[in-house]
Amino acid sequence: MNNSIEVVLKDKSLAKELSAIGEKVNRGERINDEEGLLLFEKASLSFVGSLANKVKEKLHGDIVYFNRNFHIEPTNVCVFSCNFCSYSRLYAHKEEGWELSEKQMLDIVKSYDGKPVTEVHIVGGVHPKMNIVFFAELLKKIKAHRPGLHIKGFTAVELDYMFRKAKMSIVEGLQYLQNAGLDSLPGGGAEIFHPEIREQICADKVDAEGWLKIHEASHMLGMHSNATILYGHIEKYRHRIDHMSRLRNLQDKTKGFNTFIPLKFRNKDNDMSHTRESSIIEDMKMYAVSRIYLDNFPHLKSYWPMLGRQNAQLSLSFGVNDIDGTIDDTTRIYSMAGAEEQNPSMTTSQLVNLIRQVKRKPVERDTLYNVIKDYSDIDISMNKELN
Ligand code: V47
Ligand code: SF4
Repeated sequence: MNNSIEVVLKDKSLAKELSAIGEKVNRGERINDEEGLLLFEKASLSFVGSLANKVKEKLHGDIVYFNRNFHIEPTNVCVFSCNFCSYSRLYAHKEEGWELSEKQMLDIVKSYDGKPVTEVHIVGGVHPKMNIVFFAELLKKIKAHRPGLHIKGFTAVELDYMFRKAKMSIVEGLQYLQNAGLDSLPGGGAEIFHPEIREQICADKVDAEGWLKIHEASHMLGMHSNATILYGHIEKYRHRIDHMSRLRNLQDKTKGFNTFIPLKFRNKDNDMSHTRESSIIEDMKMYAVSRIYLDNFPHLKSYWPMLGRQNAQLSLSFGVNDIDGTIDDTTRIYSMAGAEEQNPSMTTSQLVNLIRQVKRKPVERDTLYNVIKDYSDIDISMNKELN
């Protein structure tokens, strides 16, 4: 067959396959792994973008959620050595790191007295001396001081280490922390589940099965959690699909995940600095395909401190319906890896404006997506609470 005819026929059959996927998604049907892969490999950005936007509009209309939160990072000392991490310092070099005492962490919580934050996100390195009893005491004291503050804390990596050290089962450990005040789990530590990649980027921490077991157990105990993917480094599209497939299967079983958060790999000052970062087109594709593929995840978040404000705005046309929160310059994980935002902090009115500029409706939520306030029709210049 003549080459140009072959190309035309190939193009036609691809167009047919893509339009069949589009129809399936528009009917509200689930796509399979091969279809997900085809979207990553062959579909144009405009195709996946408009499909993902339709899915998002069906679920949430024009609403974009944000919350008022702050982070506590207890330490950056870590027993693990993930190659992509710019943040951790080995215990042997802990003079370059930080370790906060219980009092210092409570002082951070107290510095928000009188401010309308609803969530504290606690995440950090895995310090060999900060054990489950230390963290349970911290949780109890935070709750005693501010009972209404939702505590979203500890990645499955931190939890796995804490439970093993304390010789507790996953359920015992989670119940112990839940009784002390832990409300939900953040999505970190997932990276890429597939062993072909996990062994190259974070060989020594909890594996996929361990990560998923901890999240499953938390859901069984009535907690909600998030899930992340660290993309745009050495993984292939099939590893991204494998990752999302494992999450989709667990979500079918438990319905405990709230939000999927794609995290773009940043390459400053880490052992993968030679690896190029993904383009903005690739970033938007990641959001769009995940919105289409993860049909049982209610929310898709772009994390603005890492992506930057304008790209976070752009992501709202590619399936994203949440841009996290005010954060208040309380995290170092991304700035140390070279993220756009070196001092991530936005006031509520800045977040509201950011969402309005792209003609979406800003709605403040709590961690579990209960609506706190709809800002669509509020004149923010007149509102004094919006700092
Ligand atoms: O698991 C570390 C990532 C994660 C780099 O649940 C990096 O609401 C990019 O999970 N380039 C921790 N990413 C942060 C996290 C998170 C963040 C925001 C919201 C939520 C949530 C969870 O940070 C790690 C890892 O995947 N990370 N180093 C890097 N160089
Ligand atoms: Fe430690 Fe987390 Fe950094 Fe890995 S990503 S080295 S577990 S702080």
